[in-house]
Amino acid sequence: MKRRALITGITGQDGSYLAEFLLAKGYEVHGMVRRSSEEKFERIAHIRDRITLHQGDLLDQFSLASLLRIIDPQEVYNLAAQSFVPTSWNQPVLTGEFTALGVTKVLEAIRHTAPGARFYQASSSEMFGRVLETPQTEQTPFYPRSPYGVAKAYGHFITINYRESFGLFASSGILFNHESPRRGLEFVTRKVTHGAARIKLGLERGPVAKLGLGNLDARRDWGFAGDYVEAMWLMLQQEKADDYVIATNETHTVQELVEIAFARVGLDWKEHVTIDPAFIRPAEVDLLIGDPSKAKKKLGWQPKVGFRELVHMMVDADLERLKRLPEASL
Ligand code: NDP
Ligand code: GDR
Repeated sequence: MKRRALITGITGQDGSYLAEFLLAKGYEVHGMVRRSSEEKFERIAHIRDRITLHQGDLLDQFSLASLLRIIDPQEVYNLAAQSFVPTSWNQPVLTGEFTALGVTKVLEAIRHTAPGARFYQASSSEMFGRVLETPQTEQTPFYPRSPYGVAKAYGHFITINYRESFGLFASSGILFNHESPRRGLEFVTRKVTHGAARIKLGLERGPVAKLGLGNLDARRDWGFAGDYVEAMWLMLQQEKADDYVIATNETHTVQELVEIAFARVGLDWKEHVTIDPAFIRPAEVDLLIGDPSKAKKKLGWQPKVGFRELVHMMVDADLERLKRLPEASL
């Protein structure tokens, strides 16, 4: 019998890589998708005929319970969330509902409908927020700096609470930033790699094409999404549920990212990048660097793709994609 997995957020960056990974492991893969006026399943288009999609929503308790009854999965990966930090200041209540309470809704559905299913929660390094300790480990205290970070801290602790209160196999991965050519265009890595590629190809208007960014001094621990989904799966294969930091243990500034991306296309970033106050956040997370020693020791996990290689991969993919697009859509 094939093992069955349910992924919430399957249309997102991580959901698409995880679905591919589980298919390669021989799983029957089910994904929950929201109804929208237009289906936007680009990230999973290439595996669309090998997965089963079901309509549902994190906020709709009954849809979650009914999905679990129909699918009866051995593993549930909760990746769905309002995941963009700046939006969380504009829509703090919605962010709290999706990103925090949504976790409880999935856990409740599991508790009542499929208590034997193993649960993965997509926790985040945004929970660390203000720098209290570096590198950050599973023991570092949280001091979230955005409504998103606060919501993720709730999701993290409710996962631990359901493990301790009801004996659910519920694990939480504290994942540091991870990127890929499938990253949303609003996140800084993709914004930069896509922007550099557009400028290189002459697709930006004006005498000197510009890319407006916010804080260039922020430091992040950036890894490759394809590596990180393996860690999610490994967490659910352990004897006991637990929490793990998943990171590269390297940190880089946004400016370093910009330098590498523009150099890849043979441009001087200083001629193109401007600071736009619209992208400065009300409260910033200045420095993230994770210590993944526990994951290395217990899961046997370590990242394969380094920072420079990741930025090059994303720039190259954006160049290729833009060259293939019909002129009207540029
Ligand atoms: P994306 O923003 O790419 O994907 C988010 C997914 O959530 C989409 O599939 C989206 O569906 C879905 N979704 C949002 N709201 C709902 C809802 N109410 N009901 C059902 N589905 C919903 O995020 P990533 O793939 O980058 O991240 C996956 C998870 O990991 C998120 O929870 C994120 O917060 C967390 N995380 C991400 C990190 C990263 O660096 N990428 C690091 C740490 C944690 P739709 O397509 O319909 O919008
Ligand atoms: P982050 O990712 O907030 O860390 O959350 P993002 O790429 O949005 O920002 C990273 C850093 O870059 C700075 N920055 C800019 N960011 C954006 N988006 N746009 C800009 O123009 C810009 N200029 C500078 C930001 O200030 C910030 O310091 C991501 C998400 O995937 C979360 O869901 C996840 O939980 C965390 O990573 C870990």
